[in-house]
Amino acid sequence: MSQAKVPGKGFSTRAIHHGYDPYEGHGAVNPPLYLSSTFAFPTVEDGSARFAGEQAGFVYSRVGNPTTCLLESRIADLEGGEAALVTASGMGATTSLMWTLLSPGDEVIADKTLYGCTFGYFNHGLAKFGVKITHVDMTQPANLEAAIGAQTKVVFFESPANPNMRLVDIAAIAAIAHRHGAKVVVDNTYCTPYLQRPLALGADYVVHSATKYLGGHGDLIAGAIVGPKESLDQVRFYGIKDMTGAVMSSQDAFLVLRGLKTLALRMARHSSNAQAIAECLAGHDKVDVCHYPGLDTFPQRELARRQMKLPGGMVAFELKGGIEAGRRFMNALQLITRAVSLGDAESLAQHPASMTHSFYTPEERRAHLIGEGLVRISAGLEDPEDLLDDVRQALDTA
Ligand code: 4LM
Repeated sequence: MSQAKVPGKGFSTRAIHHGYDPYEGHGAVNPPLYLSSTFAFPTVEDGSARFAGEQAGFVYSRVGNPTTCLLESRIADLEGGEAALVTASGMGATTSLMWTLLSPGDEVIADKTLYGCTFGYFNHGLAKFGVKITHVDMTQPANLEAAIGAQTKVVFFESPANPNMRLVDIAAIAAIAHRHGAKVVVDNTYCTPYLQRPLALGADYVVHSATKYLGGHGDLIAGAIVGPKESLDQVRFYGIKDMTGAVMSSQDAFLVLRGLKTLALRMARHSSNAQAIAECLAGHDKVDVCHYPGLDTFPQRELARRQMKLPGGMVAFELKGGIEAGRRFMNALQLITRAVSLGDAESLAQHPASMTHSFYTPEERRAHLIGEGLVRISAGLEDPEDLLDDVRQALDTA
């Protein structure tokens, strides 16, 4: 059997084997890394035919490379999409897709809470070019129904939202958007396809920061888009080739392919570590509120169970002492590292209001439900007892 043909197999089997058959190359068990910017044409006619899209084959690594191409087919398979496109960063994924889907006069309706740079791109980037940006609280799908109109081309959200962990009911939002002819884009960075598959719930596109769990080791910046092939061809030949140039390097693709092989194992451990941290925080008398979809006190617990395989690796909380206590807590951490980003083997802690969400003004943070005192932890892969010891001693100091 060709090992590239693994349809219908389990998630990890496909994450390890999909799209690559060692017997078709030199027998190399690990997929090769193609370090080449350009590709030779057998004849001038072949080269011209490839440029015209009449002949299959690689041309130039800004539009395709065998290593990035394998990663694309693997991510598409894991998300259950027709095609994927990998990009230089998560921001490169969102910007390349939006520059392709939107024109001046169109409207994007986005959830209230977005990662800070996505919020910045929408409100300071796209808005400058005549795209209308409207934010609604999508935890209540009726709010989308009330706001959506003929101008609305894209509905965009994260679930869970970075950093406050609000969930959006993907199927409910997709049903409303499609009734009005809008496309649904879900940023699935926090979950990965192991925990949540938005396309199966009705979304049209998924975007990722592959910098996070897909890569999984904090050693690269990368992104991905998954969706219909015809549309992603437009993103490749317009959004990326001409507009952003946000192409992923083959070296980074090689590392993300390596990361994917352990994705399921890592997500289970991130999730169980986050659950332990969230329970420790939620039961502590210095903690005002802890936002984690695996807690019984989480207001959207039922939706989390329905939509996510596991509650994931991200925890957000506020201390009763507010931001000053939060700062004391973060500065007291000894094992958990003070840094932005998420999804690394190392547990990370950061302060959204002054770091990842500092693009919002204080007034915008209030309107977009991002607490000034919120602390965010990305639970890594360390031993849970060691993480809990660190959290407890930092809480004592706070
Ligand atoms: C962070 N996040 O939160 P690149 N979508 C989501 C994200 O969290 C991020 C991006 C896109 C953080 C970075 C410092 C939900 C990033 C953007 O950083 O462009 O790969 O992804 O800590």
